[in-house]
Amino acid sequence: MAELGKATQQELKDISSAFQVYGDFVSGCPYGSGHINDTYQVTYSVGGAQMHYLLQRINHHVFTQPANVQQNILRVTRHIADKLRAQGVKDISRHTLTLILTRDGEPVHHDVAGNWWRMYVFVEGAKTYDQIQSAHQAELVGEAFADFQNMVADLTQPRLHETIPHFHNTVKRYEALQAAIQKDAFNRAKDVKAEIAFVEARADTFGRLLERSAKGEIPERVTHNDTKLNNVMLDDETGKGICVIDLDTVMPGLALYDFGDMCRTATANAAEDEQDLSKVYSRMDMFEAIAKGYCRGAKFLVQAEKEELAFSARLITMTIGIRFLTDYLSGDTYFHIKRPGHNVDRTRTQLKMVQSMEEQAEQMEAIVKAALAE
Ligand code: ADP
Ligand code: GN1
Ligand code: MG
Repeated sequence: MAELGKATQQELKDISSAFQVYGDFVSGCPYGSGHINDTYQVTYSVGGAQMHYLLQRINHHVFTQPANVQQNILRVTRHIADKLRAQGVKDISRHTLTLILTRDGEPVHHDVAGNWWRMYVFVEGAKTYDQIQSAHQAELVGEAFADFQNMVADLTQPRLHETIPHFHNTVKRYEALQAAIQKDAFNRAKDVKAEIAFVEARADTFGRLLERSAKGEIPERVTHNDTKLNNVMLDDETGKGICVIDLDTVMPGLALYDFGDMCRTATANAAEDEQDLSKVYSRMDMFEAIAKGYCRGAKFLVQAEKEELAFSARLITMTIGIRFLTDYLSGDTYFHIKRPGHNVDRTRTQLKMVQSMEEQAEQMEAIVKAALAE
C-alpha cells in the first residue's frame, strides 16, 4: 500500500480550516508515536491565546471505511461524555476524546486528494508514555482501561461497526503469516527462520479463546482492542489515566484481548523495538499492578474470563508478534517503520516477551488469583 506522505504547513492550514475552529492558524507539527495514523498538533491563535488541536489523517489503507470508524467514535465519545456529565465530572473534554466537527457538521473531512481527516480537542496537561515508569502507573493504566470497558458496556445495540474484521483472531493472523511465508515476496523468510519456528511451535494454542468464545463461555463485549500503554493519557499532576484515546478499533470483542494488550506493553521492561533482547522481559511487579488495577474495575468478568487472564497476555503478545512478522515478510506495508528491519526488531521483542511470560506462567496465575480475590 502506498505510504501517505507528511503534510505541509499549507496543507495543515487548509485542512484544519475545514473544521469548526476559529482564529488564525499558527503552525502544525507531527505528533506522537502511533504506528497507524498520521497525527499532528496544530496551533491556532484564538483571541490572542494559543490553542492546540489534534489533527489526524486516518490511515485509509488500514481502515478502509473511515466513515464507519468516525460513526463509531462519535457514538462512543458522546456516550461517555453523557455518562461523565451525569456523574458531575468536571473538564469532560479531558476525560474523553471530543471530536470537532467539520463546518458541514460531519465527523470527518474527505479532502480533494482522497484523504480522510478528523480533529479532536487537544487534551492538555496529560501525556502518553511508550514505556511504563512505575508499578503505580501500571495500576492506574489497568484501572483506566477497566473504567473504559465499563463505560461502553451498554453500547451493544445497534452493534458498533467492525472497523477491522477478525482483528484479534490469532488463527486467522497465523494463516496470513503462513501465506506470507509461502509467498516470500521479498526473499526475507531466510532472515527470520528462528522466529517462524518459535511461532509454529505454539500454533496449537492460538484457537483457545476463540473456541471458548464460540462455546459461549467467554462473552462478546464492547472493547477497545488497542489498549497499548500509549493509548491512555496520564494526567501530569495526579498521574491518573484520565483519557483513553485511539478509538478506531472500539467494537465488539473480548475483554481478555484488552487485558492482554495492556500487559504486552505495560509489563515490558524495554521498548517495543528494543534491539538488545537481554533487556526485554515481562516484569511481574508491573503485571501484579495492572492485574490489581484492572480486576478492581472489571467486576463484570465471568469465570472463563478470569481463568484466561494470564494466558491472554501471552496470546495477544504472540498475535502482535505474528502481525509484525507478517508485515516484514510482506514488505512493511501496514505498520509505520522508521528503519529497515524495524518490524523484525518488533517481532523479536514480542516473541521474547512471550517466552518471558511462559517462563513466569505459574507466577502470573498466582498474581491473577490474588488480584481477583481482592
Ligand atoms: P495511532 O492510531 O497512530 O496510534 P493515536 O490516536 O494513538 O494514533 O495518536 C497518536 C498519539 O497522539 C497518542 O499516542 C497521543 O500521544 C497523541 N494524542 C492523540 N489524541 C490526542 C488528544 N486528543 N490530545 C492530545 N494528544 C493526543
Ligand atoms: C498499532 O495505532 P497504534 O500504534 O496504537 C495497531 C495495534 C498494534 C500496535 C502495536 C489499528 O497500534 O493493533 O497492537 O500498533 N493498531 C492497528 O504496537 O492495527
Ligand atoms: Mg495509538
